[in-house]
Amino acid sequence: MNHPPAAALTHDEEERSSRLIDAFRGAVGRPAGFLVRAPGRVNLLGEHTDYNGLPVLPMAIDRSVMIALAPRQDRTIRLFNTSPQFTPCTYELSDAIPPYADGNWGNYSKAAAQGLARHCGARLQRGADLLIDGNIPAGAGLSSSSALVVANALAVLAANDIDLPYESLAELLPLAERYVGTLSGGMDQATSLLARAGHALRIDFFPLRVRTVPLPAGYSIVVCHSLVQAEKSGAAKRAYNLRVIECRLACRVLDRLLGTGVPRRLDTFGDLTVFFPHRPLLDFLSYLTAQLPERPLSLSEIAALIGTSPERLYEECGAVGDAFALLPRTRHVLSEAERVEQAERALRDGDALAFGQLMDASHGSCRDDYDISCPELEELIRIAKEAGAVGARLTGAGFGGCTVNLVAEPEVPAFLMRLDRYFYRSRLAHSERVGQYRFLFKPQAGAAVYAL
Ligand code: NG1
Repeated sequence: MNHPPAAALTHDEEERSSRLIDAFRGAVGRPAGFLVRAPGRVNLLGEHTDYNGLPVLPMAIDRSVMIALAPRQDRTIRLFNTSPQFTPCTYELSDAIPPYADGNWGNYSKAAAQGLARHCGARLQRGADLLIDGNIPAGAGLSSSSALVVANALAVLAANDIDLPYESLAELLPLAERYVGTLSGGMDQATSLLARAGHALRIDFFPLRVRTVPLPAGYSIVVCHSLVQAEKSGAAKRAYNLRVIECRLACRVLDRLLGTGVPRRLDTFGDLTVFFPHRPLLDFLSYLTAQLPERPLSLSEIAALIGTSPERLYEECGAVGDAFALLPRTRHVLSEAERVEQAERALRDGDALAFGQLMDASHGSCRDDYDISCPELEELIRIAKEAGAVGARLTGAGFGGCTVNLVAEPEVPAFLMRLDRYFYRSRLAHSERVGQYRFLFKPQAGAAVYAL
């Protein structure tokens, strides 16, 4: 076994899982053989750095996807969900599974199954009946989609009695999740699989490396939902993918500017840390600043800078947009990676105030240079700062979703009261529980499989 022993379920999870196991028998007509739990995550710092090969600082939250399952003798996967909004679906395991329509929840299961079928080959023989229960809000930047992919992958592996190291899964599943059309990085799957209770993680990519980072004593992490859903099946997916392409294009321009100074083509900004391990990343911004305007560029302008044709570039990056803000995007990514380095040091030194300042700076950069904030997130951040948050920033992909706040423990009750009064009260119906939308949590352990 290359993964930690399954962490004990909390009291709430015990109750949730026994309801799920009972419901499985009702829905499927036979007992479940396994239970899987895969948590969502909140990212403390390092936004939109993962697909650039640069580090992140996330931790697992106490909301998760749970699956009760029983193996089948054929290669059919049957999906049921405790929420009636997600209608049941059925498909066959194979290494080329045709997708459902864009936005169908079953595609996240298919993404995991196809990825595993390609990786495991003939060893993957058995399908399964799965009853899925999730309590991570969707489109909230808390990684509900990757938790669903991770949980489905562990369910299919359990049904087939295959034990893959979690580290391998954490490298395989981000590529598998591209099945749904998002060009995402690997932070979410790695956190869901490899998180440690009571800690944040520093994760580096290509190759994946993970180490635990302590959290400052005497402070709480509070997550607040802006009530704007950034569903990754619509406009948020296009906006996310555009950022990925802008970064790739900026690397192409930088590669050209560095000329023979790089040993091989610069594919991601992270390659800079491999080629020039002793140079601060922000040094490289000056190359682009000297050559590029602040304004977005057209594909033809970028092609001219790289020395290729617009048609060729269009083929390479797809029809994701017609204006590419290379300089501001680079400034965010390179400065954010530096902030992760400083933040890890601040956390190891127990310096919560320094860490909070880095969170604030990260938010400014996400808003101004990466353009992923929205009015509701800005209002939440303003209220949080007025209410005494030491640091406050948007978390996850952005375009809505949640903020993450560092708050001194004695100030948490007053902080929550102010948020309720100035943000949530006018927006939520009386019947809605505000605790669903803003919550504190203890960092959780990563995913686990339990034989029943
Ligand atoms: P969320 O917020 O969970 O959609 C997305 C990406 C991450 C990362 C962050 C931004 C997916 C599945 N995940 O997370 O890989 O790039 O945005 O830091 O798209």
